[in-house]
Amino acid sequence: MDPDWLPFHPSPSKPAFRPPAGAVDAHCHVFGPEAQFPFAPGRKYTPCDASRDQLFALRDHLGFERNVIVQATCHGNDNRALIDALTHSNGRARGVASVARGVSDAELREMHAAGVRGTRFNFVRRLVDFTPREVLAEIAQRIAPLGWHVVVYFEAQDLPELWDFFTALPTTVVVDHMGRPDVTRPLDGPEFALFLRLMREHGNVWSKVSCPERLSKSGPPGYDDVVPFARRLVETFPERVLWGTDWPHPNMKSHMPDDGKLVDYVPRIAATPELQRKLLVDNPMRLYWA
Ligand code: 0GY
Repeated sequence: MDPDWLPFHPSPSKPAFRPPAGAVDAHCHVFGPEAQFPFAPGRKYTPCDASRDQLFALRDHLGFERNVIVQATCHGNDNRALIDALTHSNGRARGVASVARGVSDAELREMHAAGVRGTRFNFVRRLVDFTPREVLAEIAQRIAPLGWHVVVYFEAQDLPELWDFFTALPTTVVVDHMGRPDVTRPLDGPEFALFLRLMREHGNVWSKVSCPERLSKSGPPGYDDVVPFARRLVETFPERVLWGTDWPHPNMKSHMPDDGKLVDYVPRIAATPELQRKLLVDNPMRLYWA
């Protein structure tokens, strides 16, 4: 593991907020274990091991029933650790894989059978090398007939340049972490307005309202500066938002969040039981288990 790597919290607190029955942690990862599932040669970071059994124990501890496991960039396009986790979840996990242009139909069908329902396109430069848009567009065409969606991860300042590509995608498009807004800028300023416009004008675009710990400048425990941004999305687009812990929190450098406290953030961004049920149960179930 990298010398400055922060391992996940060893003993997260029990959240005060009790998630509704059937709640889904819709953004989390597994790392390795490296001895069994080596990290990709071209990776940009080397994390600690974070196994499926540790993930499932956390799920139970936090009061969740299901996980959506997102392929992390440290595993590149080698989805074996992800598939292993899905096939050992008793149907309680779905996945988002990373696939290359050359993926075969048989491989896609196998992944689908294991529980994969999406592929991830990453535009964050510190995490991945550039992939030409036409390659990604071709992959999107390949996965669309399976009913999969595309998860996109990018920084807010890159949205103008990515807009045409995103809005031409033929699938549901799920944006990671609210498109990473700079939360020191005004909630009603032009940057976040552009993201709201993307969702308003394109009914196939969803957003994860996860990762306050990554976006916050005010920091834990409350991540108060991120709350208004997430709340705005949850209240404006209650049917198209998802939430996840982001365990085991890759590349956190400032601090390692207590996952129990992250769960306690949910009622601050989804204030009513109805909004909480949509965010944690109805929306992820529709997208991943329907
Ligand atoms: C996240 C965020 C990050 C990393 C990855 O796949 C990844 O490596 O997603 C990050 O470093 O911001 O969603 O987990």
